[in-house]
Amino acid sequence: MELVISVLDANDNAPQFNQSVYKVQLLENTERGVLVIRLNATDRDEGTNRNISYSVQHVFPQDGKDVFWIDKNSGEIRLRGELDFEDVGLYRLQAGATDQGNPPLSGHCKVLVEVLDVNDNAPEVWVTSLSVPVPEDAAVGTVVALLSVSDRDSGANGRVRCAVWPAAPFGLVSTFAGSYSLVLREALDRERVSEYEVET
Ligand SMILES: [Ca+2]
Ligand SMILES: [Ca+2]
Ligand SMILES: [Ca+2]
Ligand SMILES: [Ca+2]
Repeated sequence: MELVISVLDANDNAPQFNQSVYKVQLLENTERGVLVIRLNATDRDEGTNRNISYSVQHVFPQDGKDVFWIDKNSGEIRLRGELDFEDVGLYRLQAGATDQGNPPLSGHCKVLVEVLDVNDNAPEVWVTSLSVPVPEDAAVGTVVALLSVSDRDSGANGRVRCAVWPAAPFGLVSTFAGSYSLVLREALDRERVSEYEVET
């Protein structure tokens, strides 16, 4: 006689991610729909006890929850919203994989999405103080205007060089980071030129 004894699977294994932390870098101008990363978890049980569905449980900062979208079957995380390095430079996602056992078991992982700066902001210049009109006998070196310059980008993308046209009779002097003085470089002669347009 032959006895066949089969062992029924119990859901005693939780899904396990192949990495506990996934790290991704994305340029801030990455288009919507782009694949950010594909998560992968496995489960040593059988049947429904190993059927996994993926989810993103938390996103920090919280308003980033609409920025990412996960396909619960494939584990693919795609970009659903827009990135802006000047707003958020790093997203931390907590993702889970849950099997269909009774009761279900879950595994967890972290996804770190680093946003990289792109030169997407033009420098801005504004006048913080202006002393016009300028008397014809004003001394060389007189400060005519104070200018502030800034650029919201980082590193080389945010570095601004400032110049003035025409180069005479006014010149720019850098006073401290992001600030310039527009100064008189030559004596004025109203009878020769009565009005100047200065561009920076
Ligand atoms: Ca399982
Ligand atoms: Ca930006
Ligand atoms: Ca930028
Ligand atoms: Ca810039």
